[in-house]
Amino acid sequence: ARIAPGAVHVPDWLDPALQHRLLAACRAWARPPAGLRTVRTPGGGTMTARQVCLGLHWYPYGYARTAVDGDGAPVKPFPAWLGELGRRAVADALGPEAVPEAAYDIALINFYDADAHMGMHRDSDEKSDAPVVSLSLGDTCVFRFGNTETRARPWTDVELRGGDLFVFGGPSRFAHHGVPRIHPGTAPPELGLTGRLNITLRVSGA
Ligand code: MD5
Ligand code: FE
Repeated sequence: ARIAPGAVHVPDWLDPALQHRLLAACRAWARPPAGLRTVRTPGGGTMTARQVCLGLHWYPYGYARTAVDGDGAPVKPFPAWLGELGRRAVADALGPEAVPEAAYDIALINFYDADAHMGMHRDSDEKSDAPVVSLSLGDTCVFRFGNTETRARPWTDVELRGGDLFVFGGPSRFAHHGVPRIHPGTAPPELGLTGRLNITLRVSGA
């Protein structure tokens, strides 16, 4: 379904085998070194969703090809198969003409437990307007898709379920968005995931 120009939600895009493959990969990426971490916010707080980066690290804000906080280890590489998945996602959601020339080279993976959320923000650290690919696993969430100008209304709330694809391109690439709520216990039981995982694929433009 098209939520706004360039913003397309494709429910149930990931088949069960691919969901299992992505979850197994996320579990490996989450392990130290450079594994799952708590992100500090400028106000001195911490984000409730915990995060892993591949390709470039987002520390403390904006991308730097350096080390992660905590253990200081270099960020894990971004695998080619994940980039191929991103190109296929964009072609399916927006059409082949929307697939970027540049390769996908960053993944940002967020893990949400039952109480986690993400406040309204824009993703403006990439130096590229290539579409962002979002893949969801596990619990259903409320995803809030806002507008480019302000963090306030108007916005549209969409339920994202495990297996869903969302692509944010064109005029929706720099819209404000957030995850106000997780619906605990809604993950498909056969996957074996408690909570929600979201994998975003991005072109750094670096
Ligand atoms: C999530 N993650 O569900 C979301 C999915 C993040 C983040 O927001 O920054 O890690 S990505 C949603 C997204 C990306 C780019 C543009 C827009 C939404 N948008 O225009 O709404 O954990
Ligand atoms: Fe974001």
